[in-house]
Amino acid sequence: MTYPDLSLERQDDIAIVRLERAAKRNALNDGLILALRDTFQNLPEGVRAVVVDGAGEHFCAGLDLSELTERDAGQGLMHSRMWHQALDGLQFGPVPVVAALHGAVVGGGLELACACHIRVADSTTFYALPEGSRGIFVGGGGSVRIPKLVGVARMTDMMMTGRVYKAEEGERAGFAQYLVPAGQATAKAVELARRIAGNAPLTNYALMHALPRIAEQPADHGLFTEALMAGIAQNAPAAKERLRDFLEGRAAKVSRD
Ligand code: 1HE
Repeated sequence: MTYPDLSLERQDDIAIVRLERAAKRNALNDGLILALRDTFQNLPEGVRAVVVDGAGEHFCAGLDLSELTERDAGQGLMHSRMWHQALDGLQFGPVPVVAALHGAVVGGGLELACACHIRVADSTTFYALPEGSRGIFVGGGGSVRIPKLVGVARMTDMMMTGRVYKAEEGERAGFAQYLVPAGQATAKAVELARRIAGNAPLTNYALMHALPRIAEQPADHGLFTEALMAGIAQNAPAAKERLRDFLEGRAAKVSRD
């Protein structure tokens, strides 16, 4: 399946999914959200990690505002639920996703970035939530995901005052885990995706599906879920093989370099 505003490039066991709507700064219209949903539901066989990036000068300008004006309340509710479904499909999909950010990462673009598992930003990146000044609210899961990265106070400030975080302070605040020079975000994200693709699949699965749920549980439930997940993961043949490799001197040591 091909989509006019979304491309998928296969590189061995990883894929690069690119927003291809640069003329509109990769603003997310309904077609693009549905294309993202369908793409993550139907990743090609053998893809073990994905990089999401955006064509042109900006990662993503958020919701396509030209589609917003005609909706009533009920349609607005359903529209938000459509975004939730698409971005949940990415966060809780089959494989880890690394976002490669540059330029504007604003509104729904920030919501998309926050649904990914790791964010790499280049030095041109800036983060904002212009919903506040547009008279609307986040609707793509931002109120759930953004405070988990940067806290409720920062999100409130961004929406109330229109505050923009530049790349460096954005990394310090917790939006991105990696900060790289201009133009290098996709290359760094691909490098990370290759490493991730080399992990035991069940470890990646546990990080995507167990860890965020454990974080939501009361401590005693979380510890019990952790123990279940630990038991299942260590029982996998891939884990036993990797442990043997280390004990027999075939695996890399942890190194500070
Ligand atoms: C758009 C959009 C858009 C650009 N919807 N068309 N998001 C915002 O409030 C951000 C709005 N956009 C911007 O602030 C700027 O466009 C950027 C900082 C991202 C980029 O600036 P620049 O100077 O590179 O581009 P531009 O000239 O502003 O825009 C180029 C074209 O893209 C122009 O269309 P044209 O036909 O006149 O060429 C813009 O109208 C169009 N464009 N952004 C529609 N967002 C699930 S709820 C989520 C709620 C939200 O995301 S609200 C935040 C929306």
